[in-house]
Amino acid sequence: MSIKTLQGDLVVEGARFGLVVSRFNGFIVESLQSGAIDCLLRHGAGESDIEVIKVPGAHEIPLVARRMAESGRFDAIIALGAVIRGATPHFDYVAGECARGVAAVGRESGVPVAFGVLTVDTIEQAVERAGTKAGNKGADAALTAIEMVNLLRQLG
Ligand code: INI
Repeated sequence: MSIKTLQGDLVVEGARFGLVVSRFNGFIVESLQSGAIDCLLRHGAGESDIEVIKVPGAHEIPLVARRMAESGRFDAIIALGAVIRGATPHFDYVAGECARGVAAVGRESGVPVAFGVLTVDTIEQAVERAGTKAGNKGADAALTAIEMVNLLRQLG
């Protein structure tokens, strides 16, 4: 049996990555950013291929991701942030709108936007996903971005 299967490699060459990184919950998000950059460098990107743009919070990510996608300067965008549930419904609005906005930017611009925004109930869950026992979701998002760049190159 021979089934044609396409999938993106996890080694990248000559691609530009834009990271849109929120400052809110910065002690968590800085670890996501380090994980993402480390992953990009170890999978073939150069430092000059990476640009970081900081925004105040997750709510601001979609607007800036869209501007980055439309600039034509990036092959992929990596959105990094941490939304942690509090005592009010604020979490649902910020997390929901951020996820929906990021997905819309990718769909509408054709530039892949990897979603490395934690949406968690507790600070402990955030710490677990920012480089401790549940891995580093920033690194996972960076790997997804690399795979999507290579897959889209194959699809043409
Ligand atoms: N922004 C976050 O990135 N994470 C959060 O947990 C968060 N909470 O919980 O309030 C948060 N709020 C700020 C929001 O993203 C905007 O920056 C703010 O509302 C101004 O537009």
